[in-house]
Amino acid sequence: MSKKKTTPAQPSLESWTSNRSLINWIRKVRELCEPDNVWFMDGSKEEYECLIEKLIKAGTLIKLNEKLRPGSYLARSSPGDVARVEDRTFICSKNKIDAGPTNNWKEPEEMKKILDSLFKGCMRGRTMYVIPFSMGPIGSPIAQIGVQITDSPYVAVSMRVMTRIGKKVLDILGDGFFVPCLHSVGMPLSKSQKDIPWPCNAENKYIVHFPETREIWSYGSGYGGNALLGKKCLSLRIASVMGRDGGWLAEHMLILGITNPQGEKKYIAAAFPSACGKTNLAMMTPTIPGWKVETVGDDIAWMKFGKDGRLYAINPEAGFFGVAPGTSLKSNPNAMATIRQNTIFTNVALTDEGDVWWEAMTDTPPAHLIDWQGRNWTPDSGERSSHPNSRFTAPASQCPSIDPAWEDKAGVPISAIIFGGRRRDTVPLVLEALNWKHGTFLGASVSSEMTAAQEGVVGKLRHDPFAMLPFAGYNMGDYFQHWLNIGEKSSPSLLPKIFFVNWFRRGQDGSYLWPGFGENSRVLKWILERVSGEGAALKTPIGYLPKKNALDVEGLNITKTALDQLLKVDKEAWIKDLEHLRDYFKLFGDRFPKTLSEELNELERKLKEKNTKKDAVLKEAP
Ligand code: SAT
Ligand code: MN
Repeated sequence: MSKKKTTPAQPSLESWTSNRSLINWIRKVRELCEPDNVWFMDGSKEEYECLIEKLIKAGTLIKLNEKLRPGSYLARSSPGDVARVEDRTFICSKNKIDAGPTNNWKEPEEMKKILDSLFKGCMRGRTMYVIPFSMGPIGSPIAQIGVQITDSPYVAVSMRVMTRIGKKVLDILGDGFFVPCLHSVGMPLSKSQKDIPWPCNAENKYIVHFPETREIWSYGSGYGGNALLGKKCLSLRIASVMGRDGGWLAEHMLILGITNPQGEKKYIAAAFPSACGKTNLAMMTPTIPGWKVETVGDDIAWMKFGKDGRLYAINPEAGFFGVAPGTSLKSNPNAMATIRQNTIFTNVALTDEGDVWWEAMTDTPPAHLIDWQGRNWTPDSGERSSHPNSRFTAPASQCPSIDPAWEDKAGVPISAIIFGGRRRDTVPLVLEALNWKHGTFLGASVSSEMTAAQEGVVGKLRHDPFAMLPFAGYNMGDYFQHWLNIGEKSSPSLLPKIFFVNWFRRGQDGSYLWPGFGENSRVLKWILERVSGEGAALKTPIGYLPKKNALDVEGLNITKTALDQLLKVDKEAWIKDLEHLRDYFKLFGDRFPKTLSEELNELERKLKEKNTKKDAVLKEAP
């Protein structure tokens, strides 16, 4: 190991920043949380290495084999701290109705009292890290600045990978506004206690957002989405409220650039619920010759109108926090290359050579592993070696498919927006919305079969409008209205076209009808052709569908029957779906936009029309 790195000397608060509200907030937090030390993070490599060394000493990180996985580490969390905790996540708006029926709510003052007593002395025996961070390229007009205070060095190093941190952010901040993000693992240390590898509070977690004052308080968890507060907390829950107030969008979307053989490039944003392959799509290797996909982001998109009336998107993050299991050279070679080095793995298995492994990483599992809970594992253990929600944390810059414009301050112009879910029936492979309103309706109608990544019954349908159900920081009825309002802000020819996809439709025997992965480029090709006004389509009650032969299936081993099924408009199934949807939308009461009720009624009327042909195809699209 390299020579011992000592904790860098810390500046005084006033010499570190002149931002008055930042100074006042840090003083207040220090008084409340009573940390032993304060560490102002500068974002340097030296600082990162110093923290890593501290984490290794505490037993939080295990250094992986330098030859096999340079600069990389493994963390094992407490088994009670492995995922986001939706039932402990709160939106504390002044009025309950403004949090809406899909969020937990508590009156802000009441919540502040609870938090004040929890945070009182919570950092005793620990160091408090102060991390200025930028969500989005530093200085971008679409970016936002936050400052996270945390007592977790694991969170501190992860923030350096996932966001842009340190001095350069403070310089841009000046006297300006920042989102204060306070985090504690909720486990103070007494003088006699030794460091605990993964401190957390398994019984008492609070992930709390105050949308009106733009504040975040998180207690008791060290896990990604609960603790890296720039991610879901700021970039989705708080930013969705900022976007509502400021006329822009904060969405749970990947962003990719796609180039055709003629060299024409367009950008697409796409929203899918968890475990529907967002990272895979963002990093896809197209199977059709001459096409190229490049990655701007895999999880979150912020979109603002440019002067030209088009929507421009940035990825607010600087790293990938991806699900490890299922990631392989076959499913996502770009992700595998991204995590070759400088990666922090959490809750995956450790090989005898000091490398990592997880389910489906290779066809044949190693003969022996240490599993995510530190126990011996062999292929016939009968248990998983890595947690189903185990993760990699890696810099986006290491991704071979990273888009040259991924750090462009102006963002990239979005030509198409895709919604999708995991549906074994009803929803065809691809369809295009008739217009923005109809597209908003489709976004609101997203539902997806649950996977092992969520609590609940695997395979059961769960409504997840816009894939934002756990992430909208305000009443989702108002959120739908905000989408409708955005559609009024520009002309239809400048707005992105909206599409709906379903890679997961199954045949009668239960097998997938569509091969997915790189073959999805065939669907993206049709989408791009529609955007440039070339793709052939049929107008159906549910939207535009690819006309026969319009989908490029050259060289693809797919039967005509499978293709017919994939592009079938199953009227009966849609009518049933609409009944459920109507019921679900009642949840939002009078906050549910009338326009969307009208869309639903109109669609139902068209589907029930007697004289439509059996397959519901009406006429050729423009
Ligand atoms: O919420 S996390 O960011 O930790 C992971 C996810 O669910 O997307
Ligand atoms: Mn996500």
